Amino acid sequence: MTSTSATGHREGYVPFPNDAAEQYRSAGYWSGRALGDLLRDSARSQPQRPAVLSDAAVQSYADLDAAADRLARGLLALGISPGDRVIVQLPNIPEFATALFALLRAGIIPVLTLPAHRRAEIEHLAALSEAVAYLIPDRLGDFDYRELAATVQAAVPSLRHVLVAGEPGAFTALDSVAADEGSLPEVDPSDIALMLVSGGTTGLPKLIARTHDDYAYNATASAEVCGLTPDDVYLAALPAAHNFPLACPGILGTVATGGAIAFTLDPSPEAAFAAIEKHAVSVTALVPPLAQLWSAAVDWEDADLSSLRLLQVGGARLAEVNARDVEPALQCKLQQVFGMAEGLLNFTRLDDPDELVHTTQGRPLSPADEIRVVDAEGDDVAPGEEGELLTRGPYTLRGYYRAPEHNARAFTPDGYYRSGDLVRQLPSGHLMVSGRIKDVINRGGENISCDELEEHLLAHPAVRHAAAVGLPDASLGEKACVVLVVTGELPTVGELKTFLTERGLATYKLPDLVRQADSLPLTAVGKIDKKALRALHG
Ligand code: OOB
Repeated sequence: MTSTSATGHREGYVPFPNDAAEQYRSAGYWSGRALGDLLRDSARSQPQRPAVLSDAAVQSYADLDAAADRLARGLLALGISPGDRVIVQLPNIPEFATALFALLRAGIIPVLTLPAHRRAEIEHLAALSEAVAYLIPDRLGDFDYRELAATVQAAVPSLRHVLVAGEPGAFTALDSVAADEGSLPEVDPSDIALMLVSGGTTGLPKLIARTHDDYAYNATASAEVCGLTPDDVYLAALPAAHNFPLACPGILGTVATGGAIAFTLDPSPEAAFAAIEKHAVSVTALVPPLAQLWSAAVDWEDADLSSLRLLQVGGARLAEVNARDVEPALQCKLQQVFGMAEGLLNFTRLDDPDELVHTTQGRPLSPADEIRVVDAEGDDVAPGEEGELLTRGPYTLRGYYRAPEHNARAFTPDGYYRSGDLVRQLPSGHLMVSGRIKDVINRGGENISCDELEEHLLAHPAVRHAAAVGLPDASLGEKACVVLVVTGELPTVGELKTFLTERGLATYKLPDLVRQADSLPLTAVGKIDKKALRALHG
């Protein structure tokens, strides 16, 4: 174990201030447990219960626990040290869980990238984190990750190892790494456990270092809000490396509770419904476009979904019309989740009245989450008014990793994270997300909130998906373009204007252009990709 790398990883990390950390510990939010121990505890209390369900086999808690230990020892034996960073780009396969827990137990820091990331993102993240290893699948569909790894390795000199789940080609097979001998380090719970990639829509992705203490709380408190029990089966349908399916409560919350995890590589109704039926899945999480698709698909898919008790939807705003469809279609409880890799999570509660579940994005997870809603000058708005959400708390970062200049803008001097999200807070504490500060169309000096316009468009009977974008215009600066996926005829601009005016929308918010698309471009986790949309339709 080289002590230089064990401390080197802290360079560029912004820790919680001591007084805040003390308070989170003494109030019991931080339990002092390392993430690897969440699995250890469940494996001790219920070794024979299923941990990971797959088509091939059922892996018990004892099996997963032992496999994680073996791989942890093997990774250390390769010369990867505690504190070193490793790029993990594994898809939703059982090896994801083994590799994750192995890295956590070895004190090696996984940098959790998504399968959809490509050279630009991976090279940037590998260089920024000075990663020493890169974990990939052999291939996924048409894409060969070994070719990507060769390119990335040539560009990033710190990358000593490429480990492959599957056929290794010129690299090392992940399953050849496991070792039966060797000791595991003592992991400091206040240390960095893993790094998430920011979902930011501008610029290159940033790294979010999460500690064992803060992330364990994130996962276990989320599990409690969702009423998880050892009888629950969680389906990872969104990419497992994303915060939502990973820890809200996701994989980590399920393991902490002693439930079982199933994975699907394909979140389409056809594949995911089959997984739900086969593994008796009770809980899963989706982004809104998928939730909408699943709600519609019950009409043509005939899988038995009766095991499903809770569908979490988040990542982007779920329009009220779509929220109302979920429960009758899928016959399970809907939970809206408004979260961010940076930390703060909001959930509608299982006993919230329908109205709140359909129209809000939930309220903060923790009593220690501090929320401010501020105007452009940074002053608190009146209760119930719209403003930017600022937050700090026991599981919200105090700064991006190795990004001092950006941090100076993204945080207030007293440590609040500026989310860029526009919200209103109800007296109950529930938040209604009304858009992003930057997701507005500036039409001749008047601001149109894209979210608001999209919500109205979705109420049109022919509109299945809608996205509004600003396109450059010589006289207005920007004009409002709406891109629609429709069933049947595309409404004309005139028809849309009449429809929206009848719904009471102000004239300046009416679209100038309407475009048709077969589908909308999506980001790596499946949210509508506005940047790509502007490029396509601009
Ligand atoms: C989740 O995390 P990220 O980091 O991919 O994206 C965070 C951003 C938020 O700042 C917000 O702009 C948007 O995504 N967002 C929502 C939302 N949930 C996230 N906007 C409206 N309504 C929602 N329900 O997306 C994420 C992380 C953990 C749990 C759930 C989602």
